[in-house]
Amino acid sequence: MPQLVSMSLEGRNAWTSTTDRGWFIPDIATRSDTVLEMSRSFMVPARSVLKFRHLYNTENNYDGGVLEYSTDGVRWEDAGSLITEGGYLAGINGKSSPGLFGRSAWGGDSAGWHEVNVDLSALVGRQVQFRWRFVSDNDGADEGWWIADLVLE
Ligand SMILES: [Ca+2]
Ligand SMILES: [Ca+2]
Repeated sequence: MPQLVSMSLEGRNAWTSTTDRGWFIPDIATRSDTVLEMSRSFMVPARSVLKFRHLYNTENNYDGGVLEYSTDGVRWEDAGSLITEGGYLAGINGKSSPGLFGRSAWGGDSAGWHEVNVDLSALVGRQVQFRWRFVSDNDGADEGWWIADLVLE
């Protein structure tokens, strides 16, 4: 699996790697749009499922995250339709939330760790990159989003 790199699309926030709980981004009280992105693409093998666990506690409706993928490194699509377990339960509806306004997302309080399964059968044989994208608006902070145990099975 490719390495993950934090990149800012807007504002000043960042994903950091922790030793015990994986990757973390805080839910800050200013506008931000930040991705944790695979540094290169990988070829999707047959019958593969991308799995990870996550925990989030964000300002519901305003701050939250999605999973996106790209087959050309330029155009990014929402991976929500590929998720077979642990899909989006909330939305980003704050007009000042950058980037993801009007989209379904993970947001609010996940109440602990949950597994997410992403069925890659529609992408077999393609070169694909994934990124975890988190946005916050300009008011109301919360804990943030933790991502751990990323594997391809
Ligand atoms: Ca919350
Ligand atoms: Ca907020």
